[in-house]
Amino acid sequence: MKLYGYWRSSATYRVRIAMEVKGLEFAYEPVNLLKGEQRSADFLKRNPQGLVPALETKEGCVLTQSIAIIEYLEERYPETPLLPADAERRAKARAVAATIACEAQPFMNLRIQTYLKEEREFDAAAMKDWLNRWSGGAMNSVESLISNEKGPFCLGDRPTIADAFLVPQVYGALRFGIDLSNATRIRAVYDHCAGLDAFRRAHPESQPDAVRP
Ligand SMILES: N[C@@H](CCC(=O)N[C@@H](CS)C(=O)NCC(=O)O)C(=O)O
Repeated sequence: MKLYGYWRSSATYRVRIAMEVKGLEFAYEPVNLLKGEQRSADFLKRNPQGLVPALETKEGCVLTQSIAIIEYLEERYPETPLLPADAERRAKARAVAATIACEAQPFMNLRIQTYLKEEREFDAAAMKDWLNRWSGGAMNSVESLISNEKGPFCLGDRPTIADAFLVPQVYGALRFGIDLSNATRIRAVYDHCAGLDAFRRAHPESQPDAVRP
């Protein structure tokens, strides 16, 4: 399999976590978002939406959208499941993932940020306020969803898709200065995952296209 992505893309990071936790082998093909490579004719043939991640399967089919990719991996490679066995727990894991993918991450997206800066003249303070209000608000919802859960991961003793979505979102939130000081359970899960090999291998700074200061 070949994963097209960008080191700091949180949606790509989710897929890397899922693949690493499942122990799947894959090649990583960087797409430089800052250089606009996601809009190159070559990449648009793979994903006409011009977004990463995209996953080329062993059969040569190109899949897009991190949720769809991770659900595909779960169906195709069910060993080391990322969804709980119980239907209600599965719904909860999906609720955490959906809150992050639909209600927290989109506000942080490069094209949205570029629009706000260049066409709406947002300065750094306005951007921080916007991100805290919308992305930070969605993270408060995630904190409520998991605050009564036990165990080192979002939903117990094993990683699920909830963790695959949560860890990249926290990484991005910290980078953008979103206040997570009240999100104590989110921070505890994030810190736990940071120490695990699969999550370390998936980390943005472990990628070949990472830019170090
Ligand atoms: N809903 C999509 C989001 C994908 C997405 O927003 N990708 C970002 C990087 S995290 C991207 O490619 N941005 C490029 C741009 O904004 O031009 C998913 O879950 O895969």
